[in-house]
Amino acid sequence: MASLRFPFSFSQTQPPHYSRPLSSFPVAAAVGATAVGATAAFAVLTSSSSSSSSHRQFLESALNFLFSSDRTSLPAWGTLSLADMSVPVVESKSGATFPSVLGDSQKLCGIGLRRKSVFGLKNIDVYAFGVYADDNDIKECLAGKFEKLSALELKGNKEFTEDILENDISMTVSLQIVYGRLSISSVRSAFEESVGSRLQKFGGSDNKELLQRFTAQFKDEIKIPKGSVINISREKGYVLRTSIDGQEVGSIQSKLLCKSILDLYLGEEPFDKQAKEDIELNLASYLQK
Ligand code: DAO
Ligand code: DAO
Repeated sequence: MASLRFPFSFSQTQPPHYSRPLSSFPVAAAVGATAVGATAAFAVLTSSSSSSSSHRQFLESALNFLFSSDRTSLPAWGTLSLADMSVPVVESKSGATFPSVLGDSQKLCGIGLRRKSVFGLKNIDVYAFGVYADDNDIKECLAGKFEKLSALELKGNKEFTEDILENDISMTVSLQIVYGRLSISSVRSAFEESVGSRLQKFGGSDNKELLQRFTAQFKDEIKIPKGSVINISREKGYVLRTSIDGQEVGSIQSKLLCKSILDLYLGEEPFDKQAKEDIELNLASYLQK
């Protein structure tokens, strides 16, 4: 049943649970979102004192959604004003929680899990991630070019994804460490493999120095136990800034590095395919709003 496969639940004290959205997106998500809208509308209606305008907006769109006959124009999960409500979202496989808005302006577009195969024997869950983007930046950079296309047409549109990777749009990938025995040396070698291969793909072979500058930020003494939160942001002017548990560890200005990091989550071989689809659809929906 749709509601079981899409187990959001809203309440004032507990964050909603977000597991993977449905794979056959437009139709199935619309059905799933009906359940979400219903649950959310109920939770908001029954919470006595919350009458902020964002809650009203949310309620309005949930109700419009529920009673609309035109379900095809309904928003994707992330656009059901979750961000407007500032309700945290839980990645259900790991239990990691992500705020729906980061800073003042970056909205959650999708969440996923980074897994790694060890010696081809088993997969370990390394970290859960949430990808955030500034919707105003997206509009400013891309609305002119893509305004004629609907969000569903834009999802999976290679040019759109490429433009998200290339443009000066503020975005953050927030990683929450799930694996309890992560050492800095294994992190470094994983970067060399994942980020290194992208640097090579997009920039040619001469990028060892850039990768070294990036990994040199992560000193041996840094500890990243389970639950640590690492935020990697592309800021204006293609500055890639990294912080661990709110402490800045460094920044590097490089368009190529920004693109290579975002490609891990949005590129042709993403860590989590379902997350990529959600992220694309939500990014696309920000153009329409
Ligand atoms: O040797 O215990 C092990 C397995 C370690 C896998 C490490 C994967 C690291 C992935 C990058 C993490 C970035 C924070
Ligand atoms: O998952 O393979 C991967 C690479 C993730 C790249 C993100 C960089 C985060 C920096 C973490 C520093 C930890 C000391």
